[in-house]
Amino acid sequence: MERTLILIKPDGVKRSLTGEILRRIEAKGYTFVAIELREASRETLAAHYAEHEGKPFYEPLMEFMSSGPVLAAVAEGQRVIEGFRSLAGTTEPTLAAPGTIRGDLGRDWGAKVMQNLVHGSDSPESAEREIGIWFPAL
Ligand code: IDP
Ligand code: MG
Repeated sequence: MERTLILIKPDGVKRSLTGEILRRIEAKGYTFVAIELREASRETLAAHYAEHEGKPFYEPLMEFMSSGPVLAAVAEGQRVIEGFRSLAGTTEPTLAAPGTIRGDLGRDWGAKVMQNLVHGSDSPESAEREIGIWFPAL
């Protein structure tokens, strides 16, 4: 069975949307293997976002992700990697389709980095790598 790494970013935790977001994932029929609320260390975030190092939004992204607790989770299900990306919607929350997490609950707040509520692994290789970073015991 496929697994993916999901993060509810600090904006989602601050806005008390963790329940609503987890509800959508469960309602879709995926199951949770692990869920933990935690403050991400700089090392964890640097490993997680290594592919974005050097991009203009990298430092704002690291700051944003350090601005409060994140809820890290591993969800499991048939094609959950693609399935969660579809539930989440496209990266830019203003343009994400209604019906998606980002489309229904997110928008542009004028920040230097897109505050788009959630992260989801984008491929089986990313999922394996990211689950290893956040939940090394799994
Ligand atoms: P994804 O989260 O949809 O996979 P990525 O391209 O992997 O999108 O980017 C990681 C995160 O960095 C995004 O979720 C968003 O928070 C932020 N981000 C990506 N591109 C931009 C940008 O052009 N400006 C500001 N923030 C961005
Ligand atoms: Mg990504």
